[in-house]
Amino acid sequence: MPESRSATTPSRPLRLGVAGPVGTGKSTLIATLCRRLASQLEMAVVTNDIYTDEDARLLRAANVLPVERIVAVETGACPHTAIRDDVTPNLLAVEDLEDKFAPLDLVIVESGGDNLTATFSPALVDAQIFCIDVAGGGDVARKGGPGIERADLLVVNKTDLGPHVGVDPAQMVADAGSVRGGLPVVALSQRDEATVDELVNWVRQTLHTHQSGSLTPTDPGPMAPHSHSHDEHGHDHDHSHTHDHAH
Ligand SMILES: Nc1nc2c(ncn2[C@@H]2O[C@H](COP(=O)(O)OP(=O)(O)O)[C@@H](O)[C@H]2O)c(=O)[nH]1
Ligand SMILES: [Mg+2]
Repeated sequence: MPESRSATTPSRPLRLGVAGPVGTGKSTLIATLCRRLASQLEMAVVTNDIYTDEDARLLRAANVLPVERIVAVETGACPHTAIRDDVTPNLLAVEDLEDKFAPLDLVIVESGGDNLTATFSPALVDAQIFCIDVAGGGDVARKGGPGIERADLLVVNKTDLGPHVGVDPAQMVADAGSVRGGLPVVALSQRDEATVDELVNWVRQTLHTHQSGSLTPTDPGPMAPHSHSHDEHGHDHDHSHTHDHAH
């Protein structure tokens, strides 16, 4: 294990996780954050994919950060394992970037997001965004799960698509609010700059809280009880992805 600096040392950058199912817009959201913040903050990004570096390549192509500040961790296993159970490769990647480009203000970690219940361990990130989208269905927010209920910020993304997929984004946000007990929700669309402002403001505020030493990383909790990696006796199982969210 690498010797990790304390998760509460405020002198190091804020480590921000972005999780959520494939296609909900995580890489796009990260590119937008880089575009909006990289002129004021020193930033770097770590992406997680199982066998490819596609997310990293997408972000490099977006030309929002110097390419060497975007690194891919090829997990070789389910990304949900790499962001929660065995975070070592990710921690190494984050710490390497922090050393190479010191002093950084913000390191964003994207999870490969194979699963609706994958969340980051607080050993890896200080705060986390969970991202769902209206195209995934209006009932997703209401059904809950650890990320939806307890991530530091829930993004209900692609609200511009609402009319096209028969989903009312406002209702989805209201449903999310009711399972989150007051934790923040941002309705986001890349086509609506005001919603991007809201996202950017949340990140700035979270960074400020971190820098003042008063951010306490919280754990949204593990995956659903039928977790793929261990049964209740701690035995390893083959991974399968027949389940997509908590029961
Ligand atoms: N209509 C719409 N499409 C979006 C928005 N954000 C992202 N997308 C599209 O959603 C698709 C998946 O985005 P991506 O960021 O790769 O998702 P990821 O798999 O979660 O990283 C891409 O085609 C994006 O252009 C949005 O706000 N509105
Ligand atoms: Mg992506």
